[in-house]
Amino acid sequence: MQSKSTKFAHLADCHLGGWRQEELQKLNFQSFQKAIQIILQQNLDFVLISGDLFDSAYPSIEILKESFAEFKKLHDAKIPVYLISGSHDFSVSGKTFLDVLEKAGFCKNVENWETQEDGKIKLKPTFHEQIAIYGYPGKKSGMEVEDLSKIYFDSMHPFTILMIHTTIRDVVGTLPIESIKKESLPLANYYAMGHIHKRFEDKIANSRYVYPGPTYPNNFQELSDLQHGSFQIVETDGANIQTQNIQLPIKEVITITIEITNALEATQQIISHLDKLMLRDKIVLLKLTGTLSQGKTGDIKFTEIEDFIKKKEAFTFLRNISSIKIQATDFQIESTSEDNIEKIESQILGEYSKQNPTDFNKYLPQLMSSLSMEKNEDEKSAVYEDRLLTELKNILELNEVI
Ligand SMILES: [Mn+2]
Repeated sequence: MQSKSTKFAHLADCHLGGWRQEELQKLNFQSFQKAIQIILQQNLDFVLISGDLFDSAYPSIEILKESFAEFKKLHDAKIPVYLISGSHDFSVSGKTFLDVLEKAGFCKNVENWETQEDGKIKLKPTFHEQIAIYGYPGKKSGMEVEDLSKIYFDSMHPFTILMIHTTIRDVVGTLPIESIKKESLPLANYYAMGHIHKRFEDKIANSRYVYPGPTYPNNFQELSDLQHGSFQIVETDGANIQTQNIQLPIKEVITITIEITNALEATQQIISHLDKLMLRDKIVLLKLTGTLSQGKTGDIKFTEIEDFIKKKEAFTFLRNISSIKIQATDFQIESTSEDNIEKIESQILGEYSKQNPTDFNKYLPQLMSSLSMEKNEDEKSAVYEDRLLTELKNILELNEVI
């Protein structure tokens, strides 16, 4: 057993360089900086990063520059960083900027294993004094899940940490993603996990299973659910483990949910609702719900709403209209004299759905309305593309969790 107590930080899912919107990309980085600042102030013994440090395998020069500056601070303070790659910073070629960071001496990638003849995967430890740290990387689309059922360690240590970037069954909920049973993992004292953007902690006997949450939320839903980022501080004397989730509040988030039924009157309805609220310097999340009996989502004047929110000096504005339902209309195939475009569309869709009955058909009306969403004047293509993709993902209920 170690005689002295060890204190370390566990971060995951920093997604540096994430967010298309510049102001949110900046907040994301500032939140990471805040975590590093706390680690330095508390003079922790080491830092774990459980995957998705960067949002992509090839981050921008600007993000790399800023990130290296943060890692240099830890290096100068002699606080080592141990990490694994995640689904986002994973690259099939095996080459990522994590290697550059490692070559510079700023971190140690602890992914180290040997595949045995029987197909089992023997992990090899990296040591921080007497603490053994094992790691297995996350891959795209949960490709590592099968591998994880084959991993093992061949020695016992006074204190063992296993770093993985994978979802365990306890936190998967109804999400359509691959997961593993935590009981099937080799025995460790601390499971430093990442991938699912939630805060989660469980204790079984002497083992702790922790998802610290992302260092900053990564999309609309996460901003609404988590408000801000977080990480974990863990203290152990070898026998006992104490963990604490450190919150990183950085900018206030306000989620406004408004039910609408008439898209033609919705713009005014939304503006008068917003008028009563204090939005100054807040991240404004506007979520629209309801079933439209008049008009379509395209009738809502979002540029007007956005201008209004800007006048109220909000920090930034994001909207989500994926919960809006369009009232199902009865149609008759024989009424071909119809000259209203929407009605013709809905007739064709109805006819198509009858001939090709699948669960997917329910998305068709919303997809049609979403795909007709226009690019705003002087909106950058990338921003428009992002807006459109987010909306499509929402409609298809593909909420980003990775
Ligand atoms: Mn992630």
